[in-house]
Amino acid sequence: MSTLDPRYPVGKFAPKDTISQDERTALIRQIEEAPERLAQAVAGLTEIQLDTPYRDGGWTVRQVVHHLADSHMNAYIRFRLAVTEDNPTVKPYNEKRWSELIDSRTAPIDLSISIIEALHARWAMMLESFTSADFERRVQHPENGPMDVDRLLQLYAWHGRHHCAHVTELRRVKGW
Ligand code: NI
Repeated sequence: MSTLDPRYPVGKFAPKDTISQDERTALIRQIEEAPERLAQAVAGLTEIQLDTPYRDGGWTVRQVVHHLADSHMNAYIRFRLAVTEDNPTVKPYNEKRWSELIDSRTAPIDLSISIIEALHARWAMMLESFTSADFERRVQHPENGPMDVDRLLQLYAWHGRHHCAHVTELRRVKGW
């Protein structure tokens, strides 16, 4: 695994086919702790720093924060669909275009920090209630095929760490 690729500061997503109950618990904890980690990662940044791309040609820190809210709202809905419908088809969205919308580019990050705090609190509460059978339920992704809840859990725990590390790596490189 390259640690030099600024796109993947925590490595690419590398899911396991099966995970233990202890691993589930640890991943749920990552979902629960993600808002606090993100708040710490962006703490004290100036407006100019927030509008700095995390890498050449990449999203700004502001866009990264708003993307996390957008992505995890979609994710939360996918988990809810997975346990309330049989084999539901989930809706992809164009994350690149979402990140070009005006609020993604310019809104105060506190708006999305607030969304993420509230969303993750409900998300973790839901996840903690899931049975082993719930974690085996599946959704159909039109582009990626079938995904079980264990896979989604691994994906979004990674996804939070992935984007948070974009911010912390930028701060490390810039000495902020
Ligand atoms: Ni993302």
